Amino acid sequence: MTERFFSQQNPVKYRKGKSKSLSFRWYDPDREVLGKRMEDQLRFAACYWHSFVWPGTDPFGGESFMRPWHGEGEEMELARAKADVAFEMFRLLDVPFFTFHDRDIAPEGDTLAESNRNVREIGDLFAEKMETAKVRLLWGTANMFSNRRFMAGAATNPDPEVFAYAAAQVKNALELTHQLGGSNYVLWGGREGYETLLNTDMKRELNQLGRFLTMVVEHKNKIGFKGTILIEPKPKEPTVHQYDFDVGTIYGMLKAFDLDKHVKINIEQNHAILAGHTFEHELALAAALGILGSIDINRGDYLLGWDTDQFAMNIPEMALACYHIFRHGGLGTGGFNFDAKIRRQSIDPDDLLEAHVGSMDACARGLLIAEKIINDGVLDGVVAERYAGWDKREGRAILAGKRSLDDLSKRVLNKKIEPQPRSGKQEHLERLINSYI
Ligand code: XLS
Ligand code: NI
Ligand code: NI
Repeated sequence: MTERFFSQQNPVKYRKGKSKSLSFRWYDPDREVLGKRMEDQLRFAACYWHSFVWPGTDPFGGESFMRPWHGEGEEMELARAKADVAFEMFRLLDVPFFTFHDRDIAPEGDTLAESNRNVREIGDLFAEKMETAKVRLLWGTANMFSNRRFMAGAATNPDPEVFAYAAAQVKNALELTHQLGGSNYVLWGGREGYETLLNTDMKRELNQLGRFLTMVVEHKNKIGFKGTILIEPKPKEPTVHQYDFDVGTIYGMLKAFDLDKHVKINIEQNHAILAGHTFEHELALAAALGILGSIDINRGDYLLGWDTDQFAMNIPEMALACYHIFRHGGLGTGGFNFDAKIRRQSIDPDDLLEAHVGSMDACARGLLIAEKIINDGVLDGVVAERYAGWDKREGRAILAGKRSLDDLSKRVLNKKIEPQPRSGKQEHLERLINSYI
């Protein structure tokens, strides 16, 4: 492929005020926000799969994008052509990171050995490109859900040979992630769940999953990979029930397998919604539990009940998400990964740029709003006042285990304590937050 894929030639830049050309209005990489450059706070990543692998299919129709690398040709040649366009997009967006699955970047061979070779060959091409490119690897992962061998799960498969195959695949993907200097490694258990309980031994499957995760952590330590291992929750789809349902469920699992100090969570907006939560709920819970690792930024459609993975464009939503992410210091090794796809009708190559630029701007604007809310301490004061009793002598003694039911009963009865209800001030706070947006 010698022709240009995108019509844009130079990296998209931040431009103050309105501009007719494609530019960032809010995302200003060098601007300092909450003590760091904006680029270093948000740590944007573009993903390989939705932008370069998905051809625009949906359950009712086939390919709509007709990408050149999806046409006829020698498979590895096409994979290299795809990599050229991917790195061109990373350059044009000036994103600091990218993400991929092993199967996104190279064709699957007849044997795992051949598949692994293909993956490593493209991995070497990435390494070469990364010598001169700005982009770094936010995370790598293995696709253990597309091939039919994984239809009954990978780690949770009833057949230990499938477990072994998945382990061999993860070893290769983790080692490539390490070679490319990845900041994290992600596990998303696409088919780690069940279709029907009639054929499922749940206890076994959960134990298998725990063993698999432990093996990944052991191998990470063995090869000296310093990045973070992340699990990405999703409640269902393609399974009826996925074991990595949501943040709370994963936390319980990590505790049960003694992994809570070794694994963090990659939260996806759309998956939170599918679990019946808000994105903020999942962020706040992970932060409270100390396991907030990274985010897959996208959005669902509130009228469609599936993972539509649209580009996040809703500024008030982003502001509150950023509030929860940044009030305690941000994401560490994580980042904002655009696990997002353009719509099936967005068939122009430049639609990919428009989508990323628009969403990077929405995130940046959300961050700037969150910065003000955090710096003004708008919510902190009200929340602190609401819980003030717990910081006094009696509240502290209760939590420190120095009071029994007997003690509390005596005190309440003797002193004739009658707690007085107080306003939760919800509308007051909603009004205040709106004044920042
Ligand atoms: C699918 C997931 C997937 C993970 C990576 O719904 O979001 O894309 O992020 O395997
Ligand atoms: Ni995701
Ligand atoms: Ni998803």
